[in-house]
Amino acid sequence: SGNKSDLGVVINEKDIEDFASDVNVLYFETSAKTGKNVNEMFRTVLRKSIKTKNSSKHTETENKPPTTTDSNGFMAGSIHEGPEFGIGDFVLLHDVTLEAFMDNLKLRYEKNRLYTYIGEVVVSVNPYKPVDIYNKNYVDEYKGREIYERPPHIFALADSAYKTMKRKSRDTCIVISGESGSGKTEASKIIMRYIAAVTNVGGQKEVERVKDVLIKSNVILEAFGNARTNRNDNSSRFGKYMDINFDFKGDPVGGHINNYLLEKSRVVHQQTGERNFHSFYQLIFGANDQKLSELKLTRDPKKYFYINQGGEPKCATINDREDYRSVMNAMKTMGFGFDQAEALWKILSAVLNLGNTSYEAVDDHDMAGISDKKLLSNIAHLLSVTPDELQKALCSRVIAAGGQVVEKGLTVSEAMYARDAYAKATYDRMFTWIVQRINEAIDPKASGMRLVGKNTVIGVLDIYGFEIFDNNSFEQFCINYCNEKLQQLFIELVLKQEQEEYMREGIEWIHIEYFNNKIICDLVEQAHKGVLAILDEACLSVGKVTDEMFLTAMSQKLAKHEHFTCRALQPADKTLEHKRDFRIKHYAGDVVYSVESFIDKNKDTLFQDWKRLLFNSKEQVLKEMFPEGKQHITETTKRPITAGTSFKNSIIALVDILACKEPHYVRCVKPNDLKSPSVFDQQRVKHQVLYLGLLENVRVRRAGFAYRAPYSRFLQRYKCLTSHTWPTFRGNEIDGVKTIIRTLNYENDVAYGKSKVFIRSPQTLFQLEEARDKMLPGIIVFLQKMWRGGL
Ligand code: AOV
Ligand code: MG
Repeated sequence: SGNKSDLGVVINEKDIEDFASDVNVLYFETSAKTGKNVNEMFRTVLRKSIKTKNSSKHTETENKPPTTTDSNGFMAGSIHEGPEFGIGDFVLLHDVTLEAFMDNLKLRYEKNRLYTYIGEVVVSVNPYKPVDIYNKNYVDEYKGREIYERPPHIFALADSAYKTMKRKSRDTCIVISGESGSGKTEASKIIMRYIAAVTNVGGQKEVERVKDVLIKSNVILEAFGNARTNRNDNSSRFGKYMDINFDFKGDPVGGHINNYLLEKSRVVHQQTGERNFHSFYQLIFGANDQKLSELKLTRDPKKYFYINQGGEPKCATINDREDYRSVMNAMKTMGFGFDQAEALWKILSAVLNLGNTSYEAVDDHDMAGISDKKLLSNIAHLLSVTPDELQKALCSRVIAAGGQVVEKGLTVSEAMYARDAYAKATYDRMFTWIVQRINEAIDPKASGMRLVGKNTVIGVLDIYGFEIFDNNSFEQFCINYCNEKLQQLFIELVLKQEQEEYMREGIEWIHIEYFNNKIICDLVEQAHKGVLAILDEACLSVGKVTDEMFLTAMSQKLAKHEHFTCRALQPADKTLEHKRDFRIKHYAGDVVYSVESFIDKNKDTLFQDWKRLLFNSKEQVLKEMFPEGKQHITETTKRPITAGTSFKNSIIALVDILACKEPHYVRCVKPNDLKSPSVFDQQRVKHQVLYLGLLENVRVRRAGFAYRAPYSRFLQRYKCLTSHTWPTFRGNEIDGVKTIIRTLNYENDVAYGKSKVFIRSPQTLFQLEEARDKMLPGIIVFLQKMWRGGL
């Protein structure tokens, strides 16, 4: 439906709508300041718009966003795509019931509409298949738009975060939550790519480098920090919060990554069906023959105890060979030296070989020794230490007692235990070392760009999702606690804030009941009587304290807590193993944890011997990984903070970081447990909708009013609906909005807040949108008149 303008430029309705929107935005942003003649500005913008429209060429083969008008007259250009695609914002549902919510979510999922809003929150359902909605055409559609102007998309949220940051000079953050496998990591990458695509229009070389580095950092982090679990083939086994720094023009100039507790127990043990971290398989399948033999490896993963416990070394959805090359490539981009990359692969090989060492009693006291001297010397070679030193570190401990230094042999079982602890610590420190190198590469101060004016950030949080396995241990406990904290933040920021907005705007509101999970956060983190405090107490007390004693302590101190139970408290509950299990009723479901090795994992002791060994290695990377190794044996070290408490502190700090930024939320939903692209498992989805509090979110958001908009935005969008307000309205924004509402007879459906107008029923909004769509041809005529008016 193209219209030929007088100048011979084909203008179609969509273009006109774009122009009109640009004009309006510009009008409101600048006319107040400049006092310029509005008509003149119209012309300038129209001329600019046509130029850019004509110069940006799209490839025709790429999928384009829907642009057709459906039978009901709803333009695809707004959140309304027509009834066959369901409703784009749950707030506009006719009835807010679980059934209506589920029906709408399912309908949209089946039509490949992955995203739906609840106000400004994006609900996303994992499609488990590639959907072509992230190409350049889509980027162009969403770039610089207001969130309601286009069908729901994660790009709109990314753009909104970006715009807020730029316009208000405010730090923003995007918090992505949802259970394991729901699509958080993919969402975070989509957001990063969007931000990369819409910035640096000037094409500065250094900014391009920064963007490249930011995006490629993911490749390395996923290689070393992700693994196949029974929930997700590419499961994040660490938490990641990444700040992207922007200069005053809104171009990325660097970033910073905070990483949270890597699940290092995976290095030495995997459940059936799971794998170790991807990096091991990338090395084994990706390195060439010569490299493998240099690294003392064979291509047979079944030979290595540390990677053969899960059963299946290959994963159908992952190409380890190709990923190895991508990682090498990314390391190069990141500025890792050749020697550094080599060192990392050597360390990986050392860990794999370490897993194959076995110990035997060399004397009557069961003191451990290693008989496979070849293996020992291979590992020593990979770690750049001597076989003697290595043997000593693996089979004995040096202790300082009363000023005396004594060497004490380890028993076979102690040596086996130490070996695993060394492997875990080495991998864990290597991961941290990698994050530090990446941070150096993306440090805005190092980017060589002068930071002029205010520097703002967008933070993106992608953490391990809530998970329940057949066996749940300390790691799951930490991961699930972290998810509780994020849910708590969501409640604080979204649910509370919504209700506070009504108060602030002076609008009457209905109080909505929602489950506040603070009680579960307290159960875990409270001083003295929380699970972590009880665990620390067990770890710090003198004498041998067992996991079972820790369980008993919990059963005494937490006996009355409604979210905690164990067999001692509920003798009839056969799902809980006596003296081993406890259950926490999490916001997202009940999880049974086994206390086995909680104390060990929380203490997380690493003998000095290993630190000293590797600090004295000829390999610089290892030296940097173990700086405390330079300490002399007689120097006393403070008892290190426990793993649980250190994790708790880091998560509390994270929440503080997020809370002081303007938050944006993506709530990810997993459609089924089969990783299938076509199954919408009602029960599973319903469960998530409930525990994520999505329904409460809708209710609170609506609390009587389906829609609200700042006066300026409302006027800008609907001014064309009355002759009093179109093309220009000379009074203030509130009067403009009131004029529209009065003229269209919606007064009974509207409340006027201090800065926003609130609309009660979704129907009114639909009618406004419909009327606006009908006006578009008129706008074309108007704009063409302007055009003739002498551009
Ligand atoms: P997660 O980050 O939420 O889990 P992922 O982002 O790793 O989940 O998603 C799991 C898998 O789902 C991906 O590997 C893709 O195959 C698929 N997927 C997710 N989002 C999309 C999308 N938008 N389009 C196509 N496929 C998608 V965990 O890290 O386990 O909590 O700890
Ligand atoms: Mg993930």
